[in-house]
Amino acid sequence: MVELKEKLLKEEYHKQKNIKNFPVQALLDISEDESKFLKELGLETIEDLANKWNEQYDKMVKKIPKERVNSWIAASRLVSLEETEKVTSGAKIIMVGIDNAGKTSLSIALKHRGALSLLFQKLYALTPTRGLLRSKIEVFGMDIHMHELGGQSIYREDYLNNPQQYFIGTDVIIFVIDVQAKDRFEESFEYLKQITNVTNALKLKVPWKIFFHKSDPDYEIDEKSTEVFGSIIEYMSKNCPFFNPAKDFFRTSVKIRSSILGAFSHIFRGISLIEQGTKEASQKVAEQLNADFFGLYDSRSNVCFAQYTTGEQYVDIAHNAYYEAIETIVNIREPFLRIRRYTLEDDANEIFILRDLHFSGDIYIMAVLTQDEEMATNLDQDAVQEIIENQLRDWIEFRGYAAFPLD
Ligand SMILES: Nc1nc2c(ncn2[C@@H]2O[C@H](COP(=O)(O)OP(=O)(O)OP(=O)(O)O)[C@@H](O)[C@H]2O)c(=O)[nH]1
Ligand SMILES: [Mg+2]
Repeated sequence: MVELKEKLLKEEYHKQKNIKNFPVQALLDISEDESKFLKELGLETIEDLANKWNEQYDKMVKKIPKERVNSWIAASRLVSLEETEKVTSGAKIIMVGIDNAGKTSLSIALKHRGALSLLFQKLYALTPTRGLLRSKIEVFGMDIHMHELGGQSIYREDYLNNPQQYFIGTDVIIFVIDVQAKDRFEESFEYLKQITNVTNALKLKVPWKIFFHKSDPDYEIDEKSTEVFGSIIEYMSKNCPFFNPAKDFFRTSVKIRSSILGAFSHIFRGISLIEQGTKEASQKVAEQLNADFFGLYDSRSNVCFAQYTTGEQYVDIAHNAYYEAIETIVNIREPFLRIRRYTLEDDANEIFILRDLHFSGDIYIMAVLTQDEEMATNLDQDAVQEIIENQLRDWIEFRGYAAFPLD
């Protein structure tokens, strides 16, 4: 097993001890200019970066892409932790929106593994959530606590009057809007404003995501609705510093399962802090397998934790194929292999492969899309396991990565 140090530090530092006192430049991808800049901010050593980054975060991300900054923070925290011990930590995600928006449906649809018709049966029988509903999912060793705030007006008052009780320590807030409920847009927008006001008053620097939910394939969104959605995005970008109007909204529908899996996976990868590392490792796997898409899914939550693709169009295809294939697996604990062929709009023939993977007692699921017929037919299962182990084992086994504590 390659040591974490070797993955995160420049070579000349591998053999040395006392990582915490190394200059930040010891981290693999920090240039001289960047380390000078960090020094000006008082972040001189890896320990500084690991412990004091939040004091200077705003300044850092003004000059340097957030993804880079996040990966430095993650790396510095990982190597500092390695000296002590691995700790499991968690993240908290809040889902909020008015009643009937589809919050409970979203979390059920994400985890559902049976036929679509069975999912609809479950959703049909849903009743309004009474107040706060907690659930926990574990994604590669990270506990993700989902807090769903039942949206009926009798409950909303309490969230707004006692926001500290609900919103402190949140890593992401997802606001869900039913795009089909035109007569409730105003109420929904008003509620969003009230919540952003209270979280801003609490000085929470929490990232926001907006789900334009019930964007069913057969539902046409009219011009007026589009305008309302535009003004919501504009409001968010003006009032919430951690909302990116280009990236932080999603169109979701329980009828398009890839939309929900894609949105949640994106969010989970974003708060895991090791996104960059797993992405690079996934890229190496994809290259070795000659794949257009490689994804590693958590067998309990379905969340796609590590992902690499040569083109964005493959992501939805892979996520949908994942659900279609996983539906046919009766016992997830027994070894399985599913191979399916898809012809895309551009007539390309993609072979989809789904199989189980085992790491330290846990079951994960890998999905690959490839046009390489030979690779797919001669797939050597042990070799695949080995490639993935070599590239991803450290990331998967490291159970101490933390969620992004923006406060
Ligand atoms: N057409 C369509 N209906 C959906 C979709 N998602 C959920 N629904 C329906 O919307 C209704 C409300 O869903 P819930 O998930 O209970 O809504 P909620 O936001 O949890 O509501 P509260 O718990 O009261 O806050 C259910 O009847 C679902 O079947 C979707 O993507 N498309
Ligand atoms: Mg609910």
